[in-house]
Amino acid sequence: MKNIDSATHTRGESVYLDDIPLLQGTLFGAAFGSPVAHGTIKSLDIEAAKQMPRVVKVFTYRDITGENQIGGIIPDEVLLAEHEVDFCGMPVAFVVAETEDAARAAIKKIKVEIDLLPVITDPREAQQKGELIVPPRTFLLGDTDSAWSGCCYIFEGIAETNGQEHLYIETQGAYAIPQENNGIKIYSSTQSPRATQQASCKVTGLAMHQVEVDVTRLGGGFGGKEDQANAWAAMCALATHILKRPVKYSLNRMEDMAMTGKRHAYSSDFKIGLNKELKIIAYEASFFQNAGAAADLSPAVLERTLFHCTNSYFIPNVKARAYSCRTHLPPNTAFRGFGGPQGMFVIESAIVKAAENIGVDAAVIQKTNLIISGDEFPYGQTAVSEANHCWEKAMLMYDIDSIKNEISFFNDNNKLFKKGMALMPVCFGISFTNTMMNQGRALVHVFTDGSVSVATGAIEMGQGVNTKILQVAAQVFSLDPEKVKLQTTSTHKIANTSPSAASATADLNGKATLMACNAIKQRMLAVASEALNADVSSLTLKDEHVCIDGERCEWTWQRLVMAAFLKRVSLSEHAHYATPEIYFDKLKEKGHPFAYHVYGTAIVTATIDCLRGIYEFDSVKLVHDFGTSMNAAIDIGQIEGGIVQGIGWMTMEELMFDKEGRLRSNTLSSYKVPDIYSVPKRIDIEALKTEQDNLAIFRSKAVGEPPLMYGIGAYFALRNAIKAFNPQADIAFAAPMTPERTLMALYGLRDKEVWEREKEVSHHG
Ligand code: LUZ
Ligand code: MOS
Repeated sequence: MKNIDSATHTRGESVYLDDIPLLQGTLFGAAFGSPVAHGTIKSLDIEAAKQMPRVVKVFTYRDITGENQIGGIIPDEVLLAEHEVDFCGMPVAFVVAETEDAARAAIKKIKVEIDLLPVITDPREAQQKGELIVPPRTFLLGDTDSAWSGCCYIFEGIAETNGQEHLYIETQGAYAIPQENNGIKIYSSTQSPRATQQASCKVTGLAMHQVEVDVTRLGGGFGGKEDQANAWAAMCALATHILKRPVKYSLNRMEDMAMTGKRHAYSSDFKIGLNKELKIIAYEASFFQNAGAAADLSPAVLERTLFHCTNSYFIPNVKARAYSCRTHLPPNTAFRGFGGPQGMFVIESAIVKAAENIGVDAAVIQKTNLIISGDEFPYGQTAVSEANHCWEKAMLMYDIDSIKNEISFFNDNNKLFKKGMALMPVCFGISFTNTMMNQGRALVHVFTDGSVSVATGAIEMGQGVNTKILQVAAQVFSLDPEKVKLQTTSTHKIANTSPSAASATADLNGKATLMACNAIKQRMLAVASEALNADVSSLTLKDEHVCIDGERCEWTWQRLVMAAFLKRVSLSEHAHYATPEIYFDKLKEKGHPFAYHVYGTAIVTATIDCLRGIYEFDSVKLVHDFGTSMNAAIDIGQIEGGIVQGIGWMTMEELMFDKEGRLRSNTLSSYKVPDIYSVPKRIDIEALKTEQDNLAIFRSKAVGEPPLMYGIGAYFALRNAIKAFNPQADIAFAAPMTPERTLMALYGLRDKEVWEREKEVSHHG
């Protein structure tokens, strides 16, 4: 089954927000963002902007008809600044004009006087000053305090990962259109139509039944539009509500990069203890999350860091503490992996630190500690593990010894080029960690011509979810896929949706679709059973025909549909799916939060040019736990994309905020993302096929986020290549390992800042 969007994508016909034909009278908005990161607003002068040609209105917080509040988890985020600004780019005013150019020209005429306040950009500094978004969380297993005495080796250190720009190809945006009786229809590039609807309602004061959010597809989301699509929609909705005219705001790239939050940077402390046999006996970690200026989704991201702090390993004694630290950066948000990758980088760093000091291969420690079925995760869930299967299959499939031999042969014979390899096992829990969010709905109509319409809460953002859902309906009805159409995602078709996120979209909405199709099918077969005088249990659908005991009869799908319709049997169904079995007790920090886990192991190899510090990734070879994939092409695409995005985060994408909280890497010329030259020369993907029952749709395990974490292996592969050149190199556990950092490490230099910090920590013991 091909991706149903491939033809229109290729021809450039697929419809994104900016492709929606404009209604006559449409106005264009643009937001004026704070020029500084922290301060109190002394005066805001919008007069000159108002006088600019074609400007219709300049909105400030005073114009808000409802509440000036868009916070999702915690109501701590205003739509438009009132008396204080908390990050550079924070929206202060919204200009609406007859053209986009006029709106942006007017923005330049806005004058704001701000009394500067101290700016915090460092999460540890924020934590020390008590600037926390929520109280810290601690996950405990066993008792680390008493476990240290049983350890033969103990190591401590610091690990840091930078943030990451989502860089969805389609920037944020919304288009609001007035409807009769004060209603508003909003087209939005959002992963969460419900959240966008709710924020727009809060700001305008309208009820949710008055505001429809409708989404055809997104040109990428990656988490960046789980929560942060809401502001632009709410601005457009507010302007539409007041002006009664259509209002559109499609951010340009620099606005998007400057105003929106990103993946959270983390700075973390770790302490790891192993016994003589290299079993990890105890692990402690403290995570300092750079949340930015408002909560956004940070508390949920923080939680997933804790859930994944031991990655694929079983460790009997764990104490993990996480702080969500308020800084004066744009509020950071969901990003593929959602805090999980940040947690995994720290345990992998701890293992590597131990391995380097003991003098063994990190892989030996990794392998020795892989979680097995029946082991308990620090949050209480019992593992059904594929970690060893993936690992062993990868070692066998890709002949790890020959890879190692090739690398040492190469390194022995090259002075200025060195190769390095790292293994990266991954274990990722599938479900929203917030149990409540694990629900999905579908509305299926069978039309009298035999065609089928499916609407769900799923957002198509390039991940192929619509294709998978279409496959579900086509399979239940045994129809040619051409007969099934996925409709746009609208809050008036499917209400109260969860965001398309957490890798769970195909599962939640696919299961609801399965339920709805099955209900219609059962009703239709009951009609056939009566007319054909055959027991309903003997009836099935196959290739658009009714079969009796497996034998095709003369009833076609078309005839079945008409028979049901003539009998006044409903050909429509709305179904609701809620993941069973999951729960989590936040007081005890224990439960069974995930429907299942996805496992995998990747072998990442890199070659460094030791004169220049530049590098290439020779290959990523992996075994991935698909369950039973329902669409191999789509799933492989997700894995390839995830790997490259993960490698980008770990090696080249370098977010730079200066001490004043200003984003310096605010363009694509100053923020380097992977391109076709930087992807691995080879990506080999081997499926671990498991027949075991699980809660995935058609047992096809979620594939959106887990592969990003294979990219973590890229940092460690580079590290090993550097060590091959300079065994004494003292390399910080700090990503991204950019060419600059690589070059410094090759010649024994390191980032001063990380260096100073580590000294300080070891000093404190
Ligand atoms: N979003 C969310 C997510 O709201 N909750 C989650 O647990 C999650 N996990 C991964 C990605 N997005
Ligand atoms: Mo996400 S990080 O699954 O929106």
